Amino acid sequence: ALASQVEAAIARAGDGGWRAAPLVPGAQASGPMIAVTSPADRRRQVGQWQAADTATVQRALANAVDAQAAWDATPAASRAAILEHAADLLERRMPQFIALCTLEAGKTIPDGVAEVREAVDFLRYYAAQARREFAPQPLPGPTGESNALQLGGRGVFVCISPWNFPLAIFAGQVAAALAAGNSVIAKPAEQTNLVGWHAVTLLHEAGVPEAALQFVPGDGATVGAALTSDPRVAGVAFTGSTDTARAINRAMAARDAAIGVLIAETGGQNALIADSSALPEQLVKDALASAFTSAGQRCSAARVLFVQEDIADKVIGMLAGAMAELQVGDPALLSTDVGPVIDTDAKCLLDEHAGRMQGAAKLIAEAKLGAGTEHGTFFAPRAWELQSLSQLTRENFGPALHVIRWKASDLDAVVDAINATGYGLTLGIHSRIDETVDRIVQRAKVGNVYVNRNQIGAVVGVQPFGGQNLSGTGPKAGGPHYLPRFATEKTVTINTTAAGGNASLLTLG
Ligand code: UN1
Repeated sequence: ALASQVEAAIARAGDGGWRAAPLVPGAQASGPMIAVTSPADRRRQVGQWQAADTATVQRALANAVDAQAAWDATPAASRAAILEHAADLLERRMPQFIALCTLEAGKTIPDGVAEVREAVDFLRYYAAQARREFAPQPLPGPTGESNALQLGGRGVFVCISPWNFPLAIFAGQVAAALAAGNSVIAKPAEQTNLVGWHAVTLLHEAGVPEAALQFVPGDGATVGAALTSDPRVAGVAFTGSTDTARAINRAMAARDAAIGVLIAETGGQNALIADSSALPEQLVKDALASAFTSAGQRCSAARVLFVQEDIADKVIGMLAGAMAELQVGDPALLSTDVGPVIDTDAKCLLDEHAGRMQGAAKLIAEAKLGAGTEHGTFFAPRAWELQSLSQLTRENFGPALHVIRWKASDLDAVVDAINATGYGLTLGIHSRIDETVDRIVQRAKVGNVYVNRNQIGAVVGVQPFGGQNLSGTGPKAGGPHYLPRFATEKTVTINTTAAGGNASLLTLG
């Protein structure tokens, strides 16, 4: 039933009528409309969006400052109820959001379902946590005094969300910032403004005041930079590339303002280590899911499979066989495993990578592009065998897997090489030997380790997600420490006696 509702929603969208424009009270719309085309078929217009101009950005900042005190003063339980209402609305509109994710971001339908579920989970998770933790917490103390810790919003938060999880990560950032009592300016990735606009509109409908959550679409170099360099901004939540996170960090540091908070989730060069005790069928299935789900466009995706030499030929043979079966094509078809990559730039980078690999590495397998892919930005999933990890100089964000053989005596060296990339997001391990698993877990500098399963699809509250070093600042999304990072702490101490002075000093004598 869901599939037919999604199909109907996709068909209804056939007129290309979706729109996104700044949602900034009091701002005058100006500027050209920019066409949104479908990654699966660039001839198909999905809708149009309009970027925020300078005056709109300034107006959004002023509105956000004005709106914050009232939103922060709204009881945490009321803010939580609004976010929970948004989660309910989102669940009810799942088909529409899946259709949007498919048309604008090229997501397959199963990916779209997971996307909406994750967004709903984030909304409910941070709402529940705010209810528990944002009521004043009494602290123990001496007689004659009452002490309490009170959490509240930091001020204006800018949320810059990525195109690869245009709804889920967007909802996670915005829900945490709002639950904590911040006003929010949302600037989604330019590729997925339609999803962003619909999500913001839904949150308004659920009861978030329009000035407490504004939508300011635009590019990073102008709109993003204007927001992150503004001294009125207390914090930025960002998911995207490590380079952009560095630029945001510099912009924030250069401000003549209070030191801001940057919560960044960035890239990875994620490995999967398999030893000779791994079950080959399970390994290949999990490697395939980890590398090619979402067309490899997850920061959690496996990029490098380290396979112990005694099972390498068998595993490579099975991998090639399985890759030949991948259905690459229209993401709106339920039979599709791998959809398009997000845009022409992404495809060019992957084509460039394939060019570099030619001669430098051995092509093990290449999936076939399906019918009707010629008008979309598709990249045929590929796997290459490398001699060493140093042949990869950057994160290749797409369906590209690399295989490296290793010898039993090299286990620590393999983990050290992975650590030496500087990234530390996900790590997969396939082994039936507890000592080997423990040894790798202990040595690896990563955020999420998955043993004998695939290494994507972290579930909110179950697998708090986020990396180390070049992969992000932490704290982990969907974990207990994320929401408090959006908050300030205020200690309130009240003298409950008629005497002057300080109860602590009196107690101490
Ligand atoms: C990302 O790709 O930016 O574990 C994050 C996962 C997702 C998060 C990926 N929940 O694959």
